[in-house]
Amino acid sequence: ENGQSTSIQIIGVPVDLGASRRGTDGGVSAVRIAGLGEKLKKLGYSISEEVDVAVPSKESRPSQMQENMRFRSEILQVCRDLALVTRDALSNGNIPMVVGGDHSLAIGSISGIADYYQQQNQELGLVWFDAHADMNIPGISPSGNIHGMPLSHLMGYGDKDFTNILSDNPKIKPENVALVGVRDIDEKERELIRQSGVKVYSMRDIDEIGMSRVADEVIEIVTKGTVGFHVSFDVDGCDPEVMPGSGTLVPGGVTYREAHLLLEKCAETKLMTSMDLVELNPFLDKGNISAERAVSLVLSAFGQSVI
Ligand code: Z70
Ligand code: MN
Ligand code: MN
Ligand code: MN
Repeated sequence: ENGQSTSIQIIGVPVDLGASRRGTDGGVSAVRIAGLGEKLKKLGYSISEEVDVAVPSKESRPSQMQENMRFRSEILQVCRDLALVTRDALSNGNIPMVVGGDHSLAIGSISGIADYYQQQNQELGLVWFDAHADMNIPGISPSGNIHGMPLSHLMGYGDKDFTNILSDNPKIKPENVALVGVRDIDEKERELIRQSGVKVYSMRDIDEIGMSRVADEVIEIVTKGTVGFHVSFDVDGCDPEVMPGSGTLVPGGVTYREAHLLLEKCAETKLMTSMDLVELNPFLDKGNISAERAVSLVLSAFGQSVI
């Protein structure tokens, strides 16, 4: 039991340093304009004062690669700051709702949340919704983009400064993780996924057994032996026709209805501790449709139902 709160803290992290393409920093604003806070209030939650984590602009920094991690020191600082904010949110009785920003921020958000529970000797489960596995490490990453590396670092692989945020131990156990929607993996990344033993539900699995059963299995994995689970939601897990406003469009993705179903089932457990919403790029969007759909999906995760 994580004592699910009825108070949410929206945490903005306008970072695009982890991705090649500019513009995910604007995702924070797009989601606010789509009305996330007001809509969560209508659902019955109280919204505590929103906070943003400061992120330097690309223009203010030399674009240097350190150890095959582009903007390594900047993103490390953002993640360290964010981890303190998400941990404090939980300490103050708030559910952290982290809005990005590119997916590199998940190293920070989830480190803070997992550390909060590890201090009470409890483990955090993790649903990773994504077209990608985000399990590269600097030694194998083809791009050097840190948004392709967060999940591996959360499980203790890779750069020690990133694996050891707030505490010198892995934040998430592979057995407590389930990936959903995956359809784009790099060659060496695949080897690390296999080695780690983490469970991957690819698009093939969704096609074969349906999202309903996938969701049931995912929930079984992330709740067994855990205090509850975090949902890290990369909008590119959805099909590009659903979410045109994202930097890396990978065809053949999760439908709007399937994504809603997964999150509705997550909500039903009443064991979701927290959530990230990442990789929205309003500069590539049609109007603000992707952010509006993403907000609707977040509402499902927080318990909105049709009837
Ligand atoms: C590739 C890499 C990626 C988006 C994550 C892609 C990573 N595996 N792209 N999220 N949008 O560069 O590591
Ligand atoms: Mn991702
Ligand atoms: Mn992705
Ligand atoms: Mn488990």
